[in-house]
Amino acid sequence: MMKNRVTELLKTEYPLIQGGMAWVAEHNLAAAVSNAGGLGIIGAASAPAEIVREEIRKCRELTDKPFGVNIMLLNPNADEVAKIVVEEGVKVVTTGAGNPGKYMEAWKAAGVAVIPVVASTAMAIMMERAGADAVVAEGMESGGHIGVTTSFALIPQVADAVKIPVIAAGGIADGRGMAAAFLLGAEGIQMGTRFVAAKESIVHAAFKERIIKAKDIDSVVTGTSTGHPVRCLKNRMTKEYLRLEQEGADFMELEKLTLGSLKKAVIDGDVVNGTLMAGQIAGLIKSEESCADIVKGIVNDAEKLLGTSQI
Ligand code: TUI
Repeated sequence: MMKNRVTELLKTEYPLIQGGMAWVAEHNLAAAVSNAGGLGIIGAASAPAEIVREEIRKCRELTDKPFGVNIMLLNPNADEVAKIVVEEGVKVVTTGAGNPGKYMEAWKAAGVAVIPVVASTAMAIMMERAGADAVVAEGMESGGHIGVTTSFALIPQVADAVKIPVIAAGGIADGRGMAAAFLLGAEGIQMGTRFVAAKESIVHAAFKERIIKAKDIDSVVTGTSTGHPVRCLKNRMTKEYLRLEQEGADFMELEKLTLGSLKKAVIDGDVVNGTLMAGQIAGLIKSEESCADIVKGIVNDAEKLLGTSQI
């Protein structure tokens, strides 16, 4: 059941990917998602390349299932990480926050499945032409760095614009969301926020509690003025950030407020000054569950809603 072009590409049981979240998507979470039948992802984020190599090796000790690596293209180490995934025999790469065109040839030659995360039809078409095997179409409901289009509008437009499979992301945290994404033309889903609050997630308990207690309107977008819009849960940091932005503060002044602030939230549990990256769907998440329960629950519910013949 649930076999389609995405499971064929990823060599997973289910067409469900975990987002490559900075600080959050480390080897324990990635292995747990892969062991649950999805595709776990190690988020290289801004980590030094050799740390990414270690994370890949640690993940391999915890699972014999496939997993992937996400390369965040604003990372100054991206070139080096791009080589390491090939050296370590990683079979799936997702990319975020930019255009991975320059790496495509080397990855394809090494048999890596390349899945860029895109926030527009133009980027999806460009990636298909460059040889991408699938795209993740990510709506602005997502946490972290986002585009401007909602999932409801983006997914069907990307699905019509390209022939390669589309994996939907942004605002999905249950079986209804997965089923809806499939009806909009997606053949897989990527989830981030739900996995931030998972049992196997190393995220500090105070951050998980903010997600579990979050309401629908509890996120804001900072950084629109700097060209790096980031969705996160409201706190003292976002209040101060948005105030400074409104006053026309320059990039450096705003940077001071967020330097190291994601680590503060994820590792130290500083929910006051940290950046609590999370999607709008946080309000739907009510408890901390294991990745196995999350994945099986979502897939079962989606199958019931869609009727197994559709997937
Ligand atoms: O990349 C993400 N989400 C992220 S990356 C991140 S780390 C970060 N922290 C602070 C500021 C900036 C980054 C936290 N969350 N999602 C995938 C994604 N990719 N969303 C939007 C895009 C995107 C944006 C522009 C993809 C391509 C793109 O193209 C730009 C171009 O080169 O034309």
